[in-house]
Amino acid sequence: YVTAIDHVGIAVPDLDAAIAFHTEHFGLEVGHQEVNEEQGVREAMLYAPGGGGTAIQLLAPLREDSAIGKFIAKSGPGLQQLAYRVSDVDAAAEALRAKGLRLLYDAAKRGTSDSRVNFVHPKDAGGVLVELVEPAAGH
Ligand code: MC0
Repeated sequence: YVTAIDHVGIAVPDLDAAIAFHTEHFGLEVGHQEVNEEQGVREAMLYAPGGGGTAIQLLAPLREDSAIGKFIAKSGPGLQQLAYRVSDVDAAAEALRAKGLRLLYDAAKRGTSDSRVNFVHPKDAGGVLVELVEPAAGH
């Protein structure tokens, strides 16, 4: 099901400071920003010049009681997730459940740019929070 490495997610305490850091020091360009209230994040997708390729997703918490807020409180800022692009998030989730992995959601939820996402619990994926991303049509 995996068709690409969609993005790598980094938990950051301050989104604007993190955007400045990655654009100024590494020449990355901001391709998209949005707030996801359900997930409690303000996020930005950054790409190497020319766009396309794997994105760097900067994730700042909207509130302490959020996945990112708890991650930073417990572990500090840093790599928080690895996102695989899949052709069909429901089929991929079902196949992984059949192999005994825990998926975090019964049904896919909304992710960046209206994608449909699910996650494998990090304890079932070698300590890595693995996200499955099915991009919206046209993305
Ligand atoms: C927690 N753990 C992790 C981890 N988060 N390990 C690796 N990577 C991570 N990101 C570990 C903890 O250290 C702990 O291990 C164990 O997993 C349970 O953690 P916890 O602190 O007890 O549990 P929570 O409350 O932090 O929940 C962890 C969980 C949560 C993965 C379930 O973060 C979650 O639901 N994440 C999925 C949603 C998400 O990440 N949303 C924000 C980005 P020990 O050994 O101490 O027991 S929004 C997004 O990415 C999508 C929607 C998008 O924008 O497209």
